[in-house]
Amino acid sequence: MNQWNDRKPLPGDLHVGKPNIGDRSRFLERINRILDVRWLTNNGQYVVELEDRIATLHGVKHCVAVCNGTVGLGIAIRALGIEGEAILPSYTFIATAHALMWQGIKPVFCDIDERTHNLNPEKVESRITSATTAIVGVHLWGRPCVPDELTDIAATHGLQLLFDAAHAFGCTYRGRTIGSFGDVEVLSFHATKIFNTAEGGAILTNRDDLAEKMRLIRDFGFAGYDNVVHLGINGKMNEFCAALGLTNLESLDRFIDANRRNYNCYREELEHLPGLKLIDFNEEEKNNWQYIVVEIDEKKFGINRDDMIRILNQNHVLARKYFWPGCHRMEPYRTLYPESGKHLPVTECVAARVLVLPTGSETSELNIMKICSIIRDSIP
Ligand code: T4K
Repeated sequence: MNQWNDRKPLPGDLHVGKPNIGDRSRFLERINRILDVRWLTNNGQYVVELEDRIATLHGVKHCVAVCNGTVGLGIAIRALGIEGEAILPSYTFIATAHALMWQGIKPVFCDIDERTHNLNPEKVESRITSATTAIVGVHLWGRPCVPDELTDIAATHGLQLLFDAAHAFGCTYRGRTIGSFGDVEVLSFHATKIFNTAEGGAILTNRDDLAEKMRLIRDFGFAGYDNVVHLGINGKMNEFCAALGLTNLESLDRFIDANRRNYNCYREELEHLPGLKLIDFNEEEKNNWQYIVVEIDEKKFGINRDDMIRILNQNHVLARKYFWPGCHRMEPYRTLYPESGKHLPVTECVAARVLVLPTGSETSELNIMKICSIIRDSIP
């Protein structure tokens, strides 16, 4: 919990982001083994095993495990040689923009589609300049960020295509697993994600050259003892995180089933309320259902999103306004690019309407019914 949140969850609160945790005894067995062999980090056995499993699961040639998704984005950006300007949505977690800015690349915020909350491909074309070198798509809420359209645009204009797939573990687009699109895709395994390693992430690619470069960058640029061949960073995942990952992977189906059950329960309870829309997923694809995202239209619902959050908080339900107010209204972007908002009318509208409700394997149907009755009772 960062210090700027309204309040930290207390015991008994229902809140977003409660971690999914697999079989405890399997995890502790693995921890004991790490302690026995005394190999704690630097490409240990569990990290290598996790990379193999994740590459297979996503149908990609290479998986490079990293210490978190943000560093994964940074390593991918560096390996792709992105410079100048990169186009991305403002409606995303701040890490997507920071990962570019941290490396001196100007984030050019592009508007989204009202229905999908993802980059609007027509708007992407209009934001390309002679300084643009890349597009960074974000599969927000696990819904695919138009991979076909962005692939075409990137090819036409000779741009690199990177996907922030932090939300999309286990999801597909046209039957193909997200993680295998573009030049590179980056996953987050943060504690709050459907699949977590406490902190962690992975970079996925089918390109041998990129994979080799990203492995070097992840390990300070070392290509063997005493031989640094590239500018690098410490982006390594440790064995404890990998042990949690391997354990959680064994329970992934259970986590997804629980999220799906929760989503259906929310839908039954909320779908008839005027002015409230639960975002939907393409049922013909695989989804991870990890975010319960609701849009509130104040005119039809009777109260606005912020009042709804306040009422939920008063009733010990810590819903969140992800990703309000949009990256362009946060620093340093607000000061550097004060005009960005005029290109982002849909972003501004969506960011003011969305609230995210609790789900995950620890959230019961009974609790969901309680949350939904608070929502229904709040309608004036
Ligand atoms: N790209 C996108 C699109 C992302 O969404 C993210 C991360 C990234 C990139 C970067 O990936 P990482 O570098 O993080 O791997 C949280 C997460 O910290 C962040 O990982 C995530 N997105 C984002 C959507 O959510 P906050 O500011 O909401 O964190 P916080 O501390 O307020 O916690 C959220 C909720 O989870 C609270 O209700 C408390 C609960 N929680 C949290 C933790 C850590 C628990 O119950 N247990 C826990 O252990 O950012």
